[in-house]
Amino acid sequence: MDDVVKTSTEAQRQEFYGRLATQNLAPLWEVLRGLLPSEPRSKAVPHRWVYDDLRPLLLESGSLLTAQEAERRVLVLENPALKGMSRATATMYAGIQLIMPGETAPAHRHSPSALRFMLEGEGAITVVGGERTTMRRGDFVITPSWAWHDHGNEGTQPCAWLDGLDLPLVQFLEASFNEHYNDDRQSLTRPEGDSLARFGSGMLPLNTTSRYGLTTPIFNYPFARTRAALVAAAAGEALDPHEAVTLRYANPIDGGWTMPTIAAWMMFVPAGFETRPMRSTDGQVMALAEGALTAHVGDKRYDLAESDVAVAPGWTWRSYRAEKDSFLFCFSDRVAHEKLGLYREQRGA
Ligand code: 1HN
Repeated sequence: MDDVVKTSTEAQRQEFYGRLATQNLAPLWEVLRGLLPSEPRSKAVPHRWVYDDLRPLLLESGSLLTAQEAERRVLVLENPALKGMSRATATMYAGIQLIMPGETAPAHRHSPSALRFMLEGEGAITVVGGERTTMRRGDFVITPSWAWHDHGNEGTQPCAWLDGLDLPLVQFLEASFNEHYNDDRQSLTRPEGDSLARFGSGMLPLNTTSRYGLTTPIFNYPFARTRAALVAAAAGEALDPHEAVTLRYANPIDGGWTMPTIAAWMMFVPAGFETRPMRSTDGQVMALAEGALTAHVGDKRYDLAESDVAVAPGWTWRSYRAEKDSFLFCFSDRVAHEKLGLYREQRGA
């Protein structure tokens, strides 16, 4: 039977592939290995942005153009391996947004979901669906998919925050829509604090219907509450060897993640504690809210100061050591991995 299959020469194969290509056909056997690696190899690489290094450039952008002109005055955090693609990880966009006193970032809405993690300044506000919230350092703020949102700065100092969006994921799915509001600012239809009171007090309205579909109706998770919860939880039982004390931001309606595509959580690593290495399929963006923390990501070591941002690509080993009590904010595409049945993690010794 050996003589049935005659191995062709490379030249014969290339000539065959050429004829296939004219019919929009291609030989799978030439690409199969690349399509099916034995485990994920992220195109993104570990990286860290030092806030004190980018801050002067951010402020320089503030004198170069207005928030109005820019629509959103943001320095995109580009993964060094994904230049020009507006990506921090394979699926997540990240940037640092600046808004100067008195400025407005005009109202618009889009199908990608967005989060803000407040870094600097007092008096920053955002309006989501007719309700405003004041954004204080460490607050985790959400802009649900397709919700109108505009930002302002009512203080006297520049305000800056980390933006996270599922933009690359939504672009991949070719489901990106965008619309401008008919005015710079939305009119306010609810008092400040309404959403947090109704949905974020361990209570819910009778006949709960979510205001934002698959997204949590709470759109500001204040750092003061998050921090207090983490500190109390750390005193309550032994620390997890891999996660120290980690609490995720939750949608009170169903207990799930806060957004349909982006998972977010905060890790508290007490001074002197060192986590054991772990890795997971989701690609993570992290920002240090408070403290001083050494992050090992792949073969990189980052000594993170407050407001520094780092990336741990999917399936890359990571571990942390806290020099001071440290609070690390993280977001990733984990929720999408989980819903699609693709999430995996591995805990090292
Ligand atoms: C956006 O709408 C905001 O609303 C920030 O503040 C960054 C990056 C890409 C696309 C839309 C915002 C964004 C964005």
